[in-house]
Amino acid sequence: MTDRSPRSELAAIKARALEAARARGAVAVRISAAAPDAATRERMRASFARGDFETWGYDDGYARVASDPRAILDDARSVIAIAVPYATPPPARGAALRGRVSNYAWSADYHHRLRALLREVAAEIDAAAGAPVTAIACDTKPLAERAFAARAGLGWIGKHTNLIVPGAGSYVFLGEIVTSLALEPDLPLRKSCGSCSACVSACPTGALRGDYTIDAGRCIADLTQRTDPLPRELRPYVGTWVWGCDLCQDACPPTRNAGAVASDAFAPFDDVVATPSLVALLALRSGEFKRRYARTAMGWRGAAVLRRNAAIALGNALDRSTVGALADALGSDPHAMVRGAAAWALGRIGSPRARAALEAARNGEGDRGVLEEIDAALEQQSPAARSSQAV
Ligand code: B12
Repeated sequence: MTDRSPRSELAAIKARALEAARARGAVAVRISAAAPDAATRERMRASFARGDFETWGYDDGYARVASDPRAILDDARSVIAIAVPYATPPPARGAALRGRVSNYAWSADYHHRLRALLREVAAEIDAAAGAPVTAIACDTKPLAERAFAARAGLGWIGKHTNLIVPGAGSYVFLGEIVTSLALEPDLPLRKSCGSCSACVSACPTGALRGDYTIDAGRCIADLTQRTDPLPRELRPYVGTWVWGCDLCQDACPPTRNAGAVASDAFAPFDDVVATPSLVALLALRSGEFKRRYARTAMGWRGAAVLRRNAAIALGNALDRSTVGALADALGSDPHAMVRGAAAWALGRIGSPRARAALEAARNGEGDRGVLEEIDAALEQQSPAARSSQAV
């Protein structure tokens, strides 16, 4: 089959693709032309020039490639955009001092599920076309997935910058099949968030500007994935999130009211992953990491990042019973980034025992960055001390 195949054959393939995707759990499937998207390229370029994605190293070159599906498939003519819902009820949080994990990450890694779905649907299209005419993308390929989904009318981009599917909300993963077939494109929706800015108010770091752009370096989801020490001024706002963040989507009315229910594939992997004990996470070592986390979407940055996030969360939980665990991490964690975060957390707690642990670690510490963290922690007045002075 070629691009000049009869319209009826292409229409039959489109119908088959839509049906195959829906049968495999997609709540919405729509098609956009694969022509380069100049408006998206310009939006991305402006955003990168403003420094919104500094930590990602995105540049003009990325904007050009991500707005042109021919980077995925040379002779791309259409993009089939697919949305799969993942909202599942939050697991019971159990005792205090549990970390928060974003809904998207508490199940088995969504990339596998989505790519399996995309591969199966693509195989059906190839079979109907009688030749390989597809390539798939989900998350990791250079494609502005939300832009092409919006162009296909799969939903609209909200002020939290996520794609909102009517009736299903924004708790949907996106995946695309790029094909050389010229399938009939669907139209974009004429929708926006109007005057609603609930997500903007819900974001504690001010990452969302309210004009449908984000300063990704301030997004808690981004901060929890960073492999370098988090900016000190943003640490208090991370709260007890240890991976990702759902605050903007939880505040979003069309997402809150959505009826879409995820399949069991997105149920919490287990309670330890979904609501981890912060003290246990702080001591996470590679065996336990491989067994539990490597199979989730929170596994790709490794165990040290999760330990660092646990330390930051403990610095925000401000519970004196955790000083011993933080002191152990400060004294013996092999990663300077984790030791530094533990020092910050001890400084926040600020109890005499916490200060003693900081003093003791100062003598044995050889890393300059950690020493700076210890000094800053010793200098800072703990939030607890500050509030007792206020009364
Ligand atoms: C880098 C990245 C991140 C970064 C940056 C987030 C961001 N907003 O770009 C971080 C780590 C912060 C992140 C977080 C999350 N991510 Co993420 N991420 C990506 C990734 C890999 C690239 C995104 C990118 O290129 N950003 C650069 C910006 C400039 O481009 P863009 O946002 O894609 O698109 C913009 C333009 O297209 C433009 N635009 C185009 N047309 C139009 C039309 C109109 C009218 C308007 C106003 C704008 C507009 O506006 C868009 C929004 O700014 C994509 C996968 C992919 N390849 O697309 C997943 C992806 C966007 N992430 C996803 C998810 C699930 C998340 C989280 C919800 C996970 C979590 N809970 O922690 C959060 C959401 C945080 C948020 N509010 O954005 C999903 C989004 C699904 C959805 N429903 O939209 C994606 C698509 C992965 C997937 N395949 O499902 N992510």
